[in-house]
Amino acid sequence: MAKGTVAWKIIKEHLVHGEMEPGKEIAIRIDQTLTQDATGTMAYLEFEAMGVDEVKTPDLSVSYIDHNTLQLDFRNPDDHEYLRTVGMKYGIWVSKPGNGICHQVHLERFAKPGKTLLGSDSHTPTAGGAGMIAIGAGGLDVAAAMAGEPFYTKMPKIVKVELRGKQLPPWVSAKDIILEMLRRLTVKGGLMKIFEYVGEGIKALSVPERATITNMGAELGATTSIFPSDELTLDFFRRQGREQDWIELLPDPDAEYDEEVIINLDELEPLIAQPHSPDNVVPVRELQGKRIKVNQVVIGSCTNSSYRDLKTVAEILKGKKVHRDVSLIIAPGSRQVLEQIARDGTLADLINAGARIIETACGPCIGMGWAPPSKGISVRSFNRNFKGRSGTLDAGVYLASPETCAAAALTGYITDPRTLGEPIRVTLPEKFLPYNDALLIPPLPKGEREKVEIRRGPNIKPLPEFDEMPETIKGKVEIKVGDNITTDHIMPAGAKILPLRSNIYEISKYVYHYVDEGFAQRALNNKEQGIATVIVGGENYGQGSSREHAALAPRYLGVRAVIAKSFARIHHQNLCNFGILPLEFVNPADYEKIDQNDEIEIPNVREQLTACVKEGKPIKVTVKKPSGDTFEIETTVNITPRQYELLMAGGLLNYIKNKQKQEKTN
Ligand code: MIC
Ligand code: SF4
Repeated sequence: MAKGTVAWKIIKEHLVHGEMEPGKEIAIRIDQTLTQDATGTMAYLEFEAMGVDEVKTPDLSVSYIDHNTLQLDFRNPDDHEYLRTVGMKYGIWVSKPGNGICHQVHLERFAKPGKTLLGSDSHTPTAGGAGMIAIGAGGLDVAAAMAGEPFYTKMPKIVKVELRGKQLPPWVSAKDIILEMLRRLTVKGGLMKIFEYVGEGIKALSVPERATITNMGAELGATTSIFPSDELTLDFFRRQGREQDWIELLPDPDAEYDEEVIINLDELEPLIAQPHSPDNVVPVRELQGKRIKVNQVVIGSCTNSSYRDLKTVAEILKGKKVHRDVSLIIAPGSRQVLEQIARDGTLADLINAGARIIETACGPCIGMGWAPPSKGISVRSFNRNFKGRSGTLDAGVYLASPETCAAAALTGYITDPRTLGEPIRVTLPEKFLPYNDALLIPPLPKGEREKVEIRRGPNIKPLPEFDEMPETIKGKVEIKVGDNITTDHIMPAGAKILPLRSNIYEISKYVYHYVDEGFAQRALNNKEQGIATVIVGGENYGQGSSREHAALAPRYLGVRAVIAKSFARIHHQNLCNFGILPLEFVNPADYEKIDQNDEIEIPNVREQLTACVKEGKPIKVTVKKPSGDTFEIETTVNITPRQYELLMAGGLLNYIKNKQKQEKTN
């Protein structure tokens, strides 16, 4: 057991239920929550459905508007209005569009060492760079935390990541550390783990650099990542004018860890993730000889959009020009960063070199504009490069440090930044600008909240209602997919589909749209005939984003079970939250035996599920081939007692409502 570690101490202090043994269910008190607009509209509709009169988080809750900021018609701005007014009604901070990307702003403005944060975005662990336990979850879990419920999860293993060495080599930066982690451990290497970074090497990293690492720990599938809160953390809080929010939080000298990873900083070199997965990592050096021509370079996103990142890029570009064939796009992470670079001349250097400066928002990272050209190559300082996510299906997206991005922008090819000459080392400004609250609405005083009228545009539709787990599931396999399927495959984002996030009826038409365009319609046809739809998946099913729409929309289409080899953490919870059975093959080789169009029957599913959870019995599934051949396979569930209750009730909202009814009758 990982006693004495930073993560252990924070969890222990917030524990309200369970034993802190890896794999066992725990519940922790949540001090802060964050939502963003793409997941937030659903989260607040769910929060409203819970019937509480104000937000109950002891520290604070923030609603950010940063994802869907392109206003092509009424839908996104209507969502912004809903979020602004619902936030003002319930005592929530509202970060208006243009104020910045949730994780960057949260780090600057609200993160506090030793506290817990739950966010409806998978990159919530960014705040771990400032010594918080910050976890990404589905909107419904965040809504429940806002209503005062603890957060339930399985106790992860705590892994020590020891950074050895005093300094990073020239032209190597924090992004290369996390790319090295991804190269070694892959996109499923962090499942049910917390990575705690320690060792001499952490002293080489400022808080924004640490946050690059904890941010992209999400790509490892980790529950979260964390750095101790030390004098460098204090230094960041001082520069932010928030030293009162700092506390020291270090691991005990005899802290025990469940596992260990060692990274020697001296041995690192600039790395790059090739299309289409963040773990497809190679040294930039290896690609240099291949003369890969670059069409677009984008710098920004919650991973690398801090002052340090943009200043570094500006220093590299200063007095030079972006290559003729490249479009360089820069999205500063927050208003504070934008104003700071505007005032000290950094912005002028970027503009002079030919950068296109865009809004401080997620933008191109989620395909909300700035798509690359057909078959284009885009080098980005982002964290995800899944196929099609950029908005161009046949584009190839590479992920790299701001330094490597700048090198590509100058030369027009994927280029090792070490070939650029003298390395750049920037220092943080002595004092960051006092936070500009022009786009941040603090919680309204109680008396004023009543006067707020919540605005709901016509695209904001109420949540569909779902029934409980039936006695028998009779269904049909409508899609079979491979390993590491992302929630971007299941429920794509992008400028066309994102505005439908508040309308489950409409967005569900796009489930698996770019994998199998006919899937949604076939599922709806099944639903009309009273047949459930079943999905078959491989390992790490549902990795990537926290979007609960990847469970909610399939559930609306009539999906009642996913049978996979294994699941990613957040999606697994989202499936339980919406009453979809996450079944795992007892014998993974059975995956080969099931195909699209097979008929599936899970008889006595309530009874079987109970016996599986209580006695470890397998759940028997009958498979009938179109030829008429019929056989049985064994499956199981890897769920906690609470997830069992959610599944039986048909989802978390039903579960909460049932609980409320029971409390009333008692
Ligand atoms: C992402 O990076 O994929 C997103 C968009 O931020 C998602 C949330 C969403 O789909 O709204 C995430 O990371 O959770
Ligand atoms: Fe926004 Fe991209 Fe970060 Fe997701 S990964 S929060 S879309 S910047």
